[in-house]
Amino acid sequence: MKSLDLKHLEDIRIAQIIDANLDRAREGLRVLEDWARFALGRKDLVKSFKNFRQILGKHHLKVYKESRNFINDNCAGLSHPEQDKRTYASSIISSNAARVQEALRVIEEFSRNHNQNLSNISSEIRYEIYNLEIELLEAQSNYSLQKILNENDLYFITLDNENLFEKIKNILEGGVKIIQLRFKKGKDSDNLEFAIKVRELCDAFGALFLINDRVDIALACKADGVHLGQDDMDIKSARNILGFSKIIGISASNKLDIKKAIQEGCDYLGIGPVFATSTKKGKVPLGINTLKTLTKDISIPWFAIGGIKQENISLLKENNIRKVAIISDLINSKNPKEKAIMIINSLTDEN
Ligand code: TZP
Ligand code: MG
Repeated sequence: MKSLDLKHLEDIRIAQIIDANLDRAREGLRVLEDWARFALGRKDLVKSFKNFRQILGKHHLKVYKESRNFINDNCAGLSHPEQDKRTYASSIISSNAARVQEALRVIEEFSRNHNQNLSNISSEIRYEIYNLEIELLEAQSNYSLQKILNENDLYFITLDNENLFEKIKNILEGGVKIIQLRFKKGKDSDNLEFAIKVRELCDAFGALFLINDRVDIALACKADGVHLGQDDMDIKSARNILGFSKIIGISASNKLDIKKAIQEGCDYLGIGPVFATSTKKGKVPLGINTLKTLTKDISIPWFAIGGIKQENISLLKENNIRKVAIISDLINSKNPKEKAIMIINSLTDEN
């Protein structure tokens, strides 16, 4: 295989194309890497992008760089109107992934006759980028769901109950943006049918919709994710099934379980019971002080749960506990919409 010789015009052109495209690919990779790092905190993705940048850097030979001195590029600086439209992160991700893929394809073609190794590497990385792009976009949709978790302090969990659909609707009308459907009875087929209806309802209100316990039903009804207890499916298996676009919430009531759930990549935690509650009998309440100790270093959203009612929200707030998950106080209320409004008000209230 003959190496490039910058005394020949065609070789200069080929070297210049490879030089420009190595830069282009590495720049695009850096954009993807920074999003994975700063916005998504995904170390696994950061590692892959960094690795690809370094491999391409090592193959950025002197002969390619030197070719820059030979020919003026009359087309430099041309832009496309589509470039101005890249306002949203997902379109920035897609356009930069495409930029990397295109650049790698060009390198693959133009290096084939003089640098087979670079040509093969470019082809391999290009295929990897197709998969990583999907992972980034999936994580991106998880990011917008996480925003709902971050920005809303009242989380409603259902219970098998009369007129449940109507009550969920009322609670959504009251402004609740996080709903978890929790069924402990009934046939799967009936529960799924109901879940699909609640999914549509939550869509109409722009609310996050989660399923308790059942990863399969969450997938089947296109929920935004699942909420799992300590005896349910482990996070890694749930993540494998659901992918990175979905939310996984975990119930935990001790330091070890909290640490493990965070390490394994859960998106939020439900921690309790804070107070005694007839909804979950047989669990010793943590009390406010233990809850505060357990949660002092948590950096993902977490919701206090168990026996929380409108009346004890001010006590929670005095202790800097601002996110709560509630079942009975909402579902047993004569007017769930009003109740939701009042609880949201007391949570947001400055006092
Ligand atoms: N997990 C810990 S306490 C609890 C769950 C599901 C029940 C919360 O229900 P309530 O009626 O708001 O006390
Ligand atoms: Mg469970």
